[in-house]
Amino acid sequence: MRVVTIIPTYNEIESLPNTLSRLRSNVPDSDVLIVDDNSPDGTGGFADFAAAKDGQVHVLHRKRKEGLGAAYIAGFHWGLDAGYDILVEMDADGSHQPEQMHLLLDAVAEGADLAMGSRWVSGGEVVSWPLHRKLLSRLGSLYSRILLGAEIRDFTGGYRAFRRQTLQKIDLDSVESVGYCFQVDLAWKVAQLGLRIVEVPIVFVEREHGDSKMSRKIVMESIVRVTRWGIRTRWQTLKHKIMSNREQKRRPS
Ligand SMILES: Nc1nc2c(ncn2[C@@H]2O[C@H](COP(=O)(O)OP(=O)(O)OP(=O)(O)O)[C@@H](O)[C@H]2O)c(=O)[nH]1
Ligand SMILES: [Mg+2]
Repeated sequence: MRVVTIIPTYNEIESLPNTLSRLRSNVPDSDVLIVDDNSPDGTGGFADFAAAKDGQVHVLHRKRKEGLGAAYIAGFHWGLDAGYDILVEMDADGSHQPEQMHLLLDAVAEGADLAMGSRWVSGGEVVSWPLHRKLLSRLGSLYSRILLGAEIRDFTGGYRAFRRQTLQKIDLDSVESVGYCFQVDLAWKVAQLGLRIVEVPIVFVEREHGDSKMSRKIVMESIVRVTRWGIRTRWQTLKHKIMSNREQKRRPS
């Protein structure tokens, strides 16, 4: 199985070197793709330097900051075109520990179509997050679970391993979400296809360096999109029921 770990970066010069070296020593078989959105702090330059030294590290430079979602979509296309069997999502900021990646890869080897690192299943944990961040994450997942009707405990988590066939079944270019709503969007698309999703407990560590890209705009995007998807799905189910009731009544008994 050929594995590639995709790391989107924007201004991660303080975190990326350590994350990359931990990744390369803990999961030496995985190739790495860094997708940088022209970070002003020189992250892209560091990525090029790392790639020149290590043939398993690759870099995709994008012209401007277009959000996590667009960076991952570009990375997925690159990984699928290059023929990888498993495509892993991982943050550059140290929140996702490379030492735990084997949990995701094992779950895929045991049959998962999508393995998700989860903070909110038994054994999962968050280190150094203030209460409001924990609440936001838990409530966001609860809201998504109720509205979308998929049994996923950590909808917004971004430490995941996809089987290539899973991504091939999704129309990647139809994914419009920009911020961390992208993670909800993708997980829900996989759930709608009836594929096997397995959540494995992870210990998520708050970033030590650099700034979070989380913003009010990103939170609002999630609320608006999840609400819209939930209402649309319920309306479609209701419409379907009404139509089939009418159909039954019309049939001669
Ligand atoms: N290429 C690219 N990467 C991005 C962009 N926005 C965020 N990232 C990267 O995506 C990963 C997750 O971003 P974070 O800022 O940690 O956002 P978050 O994990 O949702 O928020 P925190 O939990 O507060 O850190 C990091 O590796 C970022 O550098 C973007 O617009 N383009
Ligand atoms: Mg982060």
